[in-house]
Amino acid sequence: MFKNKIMKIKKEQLLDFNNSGIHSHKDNYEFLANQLTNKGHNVETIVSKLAKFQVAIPSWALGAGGTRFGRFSCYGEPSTLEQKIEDVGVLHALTQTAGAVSLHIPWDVPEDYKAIKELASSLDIKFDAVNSNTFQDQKDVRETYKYGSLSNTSQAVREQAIAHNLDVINIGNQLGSKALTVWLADGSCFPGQNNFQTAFQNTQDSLKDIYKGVPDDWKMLIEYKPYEPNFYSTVIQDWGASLMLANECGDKAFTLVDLGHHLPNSNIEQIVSILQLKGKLGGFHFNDSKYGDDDLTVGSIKPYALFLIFNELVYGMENNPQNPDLAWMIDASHNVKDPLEDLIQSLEAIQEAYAKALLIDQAVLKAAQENNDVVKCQEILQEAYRTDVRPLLEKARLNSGGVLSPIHAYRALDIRGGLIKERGKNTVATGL
Ligand code: RM4
Ligand code: MN
Ligand code: MN
Repeated sequence: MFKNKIMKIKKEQLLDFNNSGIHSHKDNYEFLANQLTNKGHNVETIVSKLAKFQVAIPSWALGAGGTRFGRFSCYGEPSTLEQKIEDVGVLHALTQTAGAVSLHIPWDVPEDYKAIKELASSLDIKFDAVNSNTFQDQKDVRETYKYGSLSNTSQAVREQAIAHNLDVINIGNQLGSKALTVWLADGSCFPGQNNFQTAFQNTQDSLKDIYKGVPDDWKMLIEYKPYEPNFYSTVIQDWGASLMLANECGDKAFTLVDLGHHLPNSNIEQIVSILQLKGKLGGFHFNDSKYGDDDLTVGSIKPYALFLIFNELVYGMENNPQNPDLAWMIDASHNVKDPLEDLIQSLEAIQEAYAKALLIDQAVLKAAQENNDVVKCQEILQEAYRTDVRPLLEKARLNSGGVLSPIHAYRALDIRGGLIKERGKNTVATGL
């Protein structure tokens, strides 16, 4: 078992905290619930959908991120996998929305599987998709990924990268994960450096080899990204490339959409919609951005775009049973905020966008679309978007044993202070 004391938030602490805000919550909730009921909504169904919606926390987003210019510690960072799970436990206890963790291998290889599984289940946390890493060279490796991994011109490099992905599946299997996420940095920095066709073909062949090792009840999620760390070309640059590869691999392979992995002004909601139509949307990474893969707090820059994406996701969840249950994850990085506070804000923004999308009457929208009533279509979307749904989120949290206001509770309970006391100021979390 673990030697460290695990910070667990006691139910009584949360109750105390909730008591102080319960009256105004009740007033706000009743007012909103009445309004929505009068408009024909089933408020209880919405609240229970919100309560069920769980988003995985990436194990690499619990410490301070950084840029190539520097990194500033947030103090009390988790330096072991158990401490990372402890942090996810804090998030989940407060929000009741973060019931899963997604591990990046080899940043977070468990040493004692039994103990780590017991710890996670004591905090009501499941193991979501496992992520492979062939974008960095690990210690003592034979081959370098400097010029790519699954796409590399060298067979020895490709074999090493394939073997790593199979190892990751094996690790995930022991934890109860059901998906492998493959994101490749492969590409080129200069024109002429790569033969596009060779690189794509090698990637396809390598993915097919990995796919042979994907268990029947697993998914393989192929994540795309247009640039970075390569700046001229990326092998899996967009949803089209990902979809082609997923189709080549087979029924257990899907496209994964990361919100930050699009060129400016891409219509992400349309991408999401068509992938669902084709039964090939498998996973989702939430974050927000102004320019590129900024990995900022979800909903902090383009909340309306997030809502439009959720509108398509809700439509797809209702109308496209050809897709699997999606693997939801926050893929963010925190340079100036306390990571846990940042993640709480992201979780709230996700729930908010989801709740607003649930307020869209899809049948009425469809009828307006069929009549080409453009103005009405916009009114329907914006009516939902303008509704302050926060009392519904509070209700969903209360029903599941969470808190009215996670961010206030986090501060009132001085969680970061407690973590610093437990871990010290100088710990560093593995990750980027
Ligand atoms: C990538 C991508 C992957 C993540 C790495 C750390 O940009 O978003 O999902 O695993 O970053
Ligand atoms: Mn991602
Ligand atoms: Mn990214």
